[in-house]
Amino acid sequence: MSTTETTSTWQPTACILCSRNCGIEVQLRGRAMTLIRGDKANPVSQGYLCQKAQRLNFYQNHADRLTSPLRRRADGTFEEVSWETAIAEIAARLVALRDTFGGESLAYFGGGGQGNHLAGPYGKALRTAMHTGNYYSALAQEKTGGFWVDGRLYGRQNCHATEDVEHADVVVFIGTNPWQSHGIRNARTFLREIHKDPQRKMIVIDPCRTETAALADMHLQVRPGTDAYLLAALLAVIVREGDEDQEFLAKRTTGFDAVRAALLDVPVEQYAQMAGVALSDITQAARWITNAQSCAVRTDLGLEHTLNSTLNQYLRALLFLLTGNFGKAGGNNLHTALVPLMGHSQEGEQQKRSAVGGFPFITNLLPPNILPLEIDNEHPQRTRGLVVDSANPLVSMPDTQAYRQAFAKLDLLVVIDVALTETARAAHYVLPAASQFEKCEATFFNLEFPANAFHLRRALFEPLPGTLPEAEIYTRLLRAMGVLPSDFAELKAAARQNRLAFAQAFQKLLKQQPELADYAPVILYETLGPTLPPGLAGAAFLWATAHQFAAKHPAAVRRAGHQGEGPLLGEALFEAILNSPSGMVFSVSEYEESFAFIRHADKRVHLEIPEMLAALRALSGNHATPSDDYPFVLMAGERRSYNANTIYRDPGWRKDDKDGALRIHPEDAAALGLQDGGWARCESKRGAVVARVALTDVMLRGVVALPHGYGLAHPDESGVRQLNGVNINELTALEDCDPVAGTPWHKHVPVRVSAVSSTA
Ligand SMILES: Nc1nc2c(c(=O)[nH]1)N[C@H]1C(S)=C(S)[C@@H](COP(=O)(O)OP(=O)(O)OC[C@H]3O[C@@H](n4cnc5c(=O)[nH]c(N)nc54)[C@H](O)[C@@H]3O)O[C@H]1N2
Ligand SMILES: Nc1nc2c(c(=O)[nH]1)N[C@H]1C(S)=C(S)[C@@H](COP(=O)(O)OP(=O)(O)OC[C@H]3O[C@@H](n4cnc5c(=O)[nH]c(N)nc54)[C@H](O)[C@@H]3O)O[C@H]1N2
Ligand code: SF4
Ligand SMILES: [Mo]
Repeated sequence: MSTTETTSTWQPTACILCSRNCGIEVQLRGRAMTLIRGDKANPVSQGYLCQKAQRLNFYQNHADRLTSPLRRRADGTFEEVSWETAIAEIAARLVALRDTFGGESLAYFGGGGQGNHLAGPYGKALRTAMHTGNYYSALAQEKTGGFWVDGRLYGRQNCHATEDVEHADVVVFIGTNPWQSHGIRNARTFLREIHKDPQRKMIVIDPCRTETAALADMHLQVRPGTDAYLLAALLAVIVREGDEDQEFLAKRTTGFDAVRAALLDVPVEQYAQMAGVALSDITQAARWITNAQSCAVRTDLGLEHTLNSTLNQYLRALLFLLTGNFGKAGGNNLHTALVPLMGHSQEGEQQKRSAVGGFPFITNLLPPNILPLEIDNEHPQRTRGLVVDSANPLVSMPDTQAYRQAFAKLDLLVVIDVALTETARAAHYVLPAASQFEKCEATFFNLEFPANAFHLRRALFEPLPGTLPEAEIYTRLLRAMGVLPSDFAELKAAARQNRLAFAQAFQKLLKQQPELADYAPVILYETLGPTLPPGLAGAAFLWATAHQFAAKHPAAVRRAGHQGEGPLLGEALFEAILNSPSGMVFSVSEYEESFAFIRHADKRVHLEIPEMLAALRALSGNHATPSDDYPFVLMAGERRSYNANTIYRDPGWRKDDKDGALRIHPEDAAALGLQDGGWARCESKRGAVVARVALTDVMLRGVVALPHGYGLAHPDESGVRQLNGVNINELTALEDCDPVAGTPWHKHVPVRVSAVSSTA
């Protein structure tokens, strides 16, 4: 397309800035996205979008887009190399490390941000070729504690209970601000509606009076880091009054007696006080919840990125389970997944652990908090080679200093990204990916119930010259590593014939060589891919996915409107995925199926988790209070109107909060001599930053907040890199994390704050 040509048609795709992936329609001029609006045809978002999506051209076009593979020279600068050279050299070095030190010496980080998950299965194939299971991702710095709990409750760590807020009489939001972060469908519309509805209630548990809290019927302004106390007190009030759902507990669960005994020991008044919430409010909240027809509980980072992270998530699950709000409309429900976002790690004797520190895997993932420790040591099995795809750990993961130091010790760091990020600048090789609007893409955030949707997006543009889609990058790497035994000529011929012939040939191949199953995404890309509509080759693995899903959940697929018997249902599902550029519903479940999705043989929820009950009993007295040295609690990583992880690198996209201000209560500011719009130094045990100050009484006294996603260096008009705002992970420390899941305590960083006259 020429640079001046304007398309007057609206083209469907999706916003890539958060897990909602709202459907959008875009008008283009040349390679620019000029107009953006919500796509009414998207079955989930139905035309909704928020202010962040309007600026997507800042992601698509900016000064740091990569256009050539880069290789680091001895002096630290980069030289451009051809794709052939980069792939051959990286493959040779990966194979050499693998064969010299074993697959354990290699690791993989990333595998998809907020909009791009199609590379995930290819990344898995690469890990197979690297002979490693070492897989780190952002998911393992937020959700793995909850997944571990789910594993015990429901039998598998990938049994995920989503919240049916739209049908709930009472909605409880704990540690989440959906007005800004979304996380639920069409959040602002939903929040306005429930706010106006006198029949329904919203309870928000958050130390800040967030936009969401301001719309709530009840705001429990919990002291940071004390949710475990608050939730324990809330649950204790429910069981003390005998208000648990006894019929549900008897019929659907095991282990309630042990839970009840632990809850009856909770010193309710003391815990309410520690949480800073009036007992009368807790009792009122308990009544609202137990008297409601239905109650859905939604939580996020405020509960995960803080003290007692895994215990918090156990208690939040008990809240909907003890009150019988599971497996029903308006409650929490287990759901289907077309491409599961996470796996399951066995516990007990088969527990897999990291090579150096022995940290257990959860959902086949390791937490980013341990990665620098796995690299930076003299252990024979230390991590020596790392492939990073679509993540920027040198900014977004805890303890930037420790990360920087550890990455400098790697024998090989390969980064696959669209932009020359902080992490890319530390790499030995950088591979430029086509952007999410230059290839087909999808996310695996399909967490809806009862109707669950999937959106395979088509490319809006040709790949930027010099870039390649990940499917092609991984396929070339695997070919160069020599792990693919042939060119699959027979399969290619069968694919050209028809899908049925292909299915037979593919099954025959996997029967003869079952070890190739791990490389299936790449094989399908090479063989079936070329027969798919133009631009969709990277989605070829979804053919196998669709067949597997339809075979497992035929009734749910039919309820979603797809027809056919046996393999024809799988074909129909795959065709619908390919031919729904605005997204499609792939399954419709019935509420009762939540119980069928439980993986324990007895199909009951196993409420008793001994480690968690022990943690609950050990709670009293372990609450870290601010010290004289560091009297403030910093919430390091707030979602605001103008941050979106590190996806937008060009600060020009921000309409306000351009420096990412430190938010502080006016009385705290006055005591410190801080001015609105002035500057403050914020110092933790790990480091110090200087940030812009914003006064607001939505903050509790003694608590300050900084947004994440700042501290990126971007070239200005003359090409000089300028730092925009502060990188909050200069303040965080590896060791400050949950003992079970390794998830960081970002919302609870002890700091001291002082006035300074400028950023200097
Ligand atoms: N202190 C603190 N730290 C935090 C947080 C916090 O609240 N506080 N939040 C945490 C959370 S919840 C998360 S999810 C993480 C997010 O942190 P990361 O996992 O690092 O993810 P992103 O910031 O989304 O970065 C995505 C990267 O993908 C690249 N990218 C975009 N499109 C493509 C593509 O098509 N292909 C490829 N290969 N790359 C692409 C972008 O350029 C960017 O470098 O940050 C975490 N870090
Ligand atoms: N605008 C915007 N939206 C985003 C993103 C973004 O970067 N920008 N990132 C996306 C990603 S990757 C994620 S994971 C989600 C995260 O979404 P959220 O978790 O909703 O976002 P946060 O603002 O990090 O934290 C939520 C709330 O936790 C509260 N909180 C802090 N400490 C505590 C505590 O001790 N207890 C309780 N109960 N609450 C506490 C904070 O005051 C805050 O209001 O957002 C997604 N959406
Ligand atoms: S809620 Fe906003 S940021 Fe999230 S996908 Fe929708 S438009 Fe994008
Ligand atoms: Mo996240």
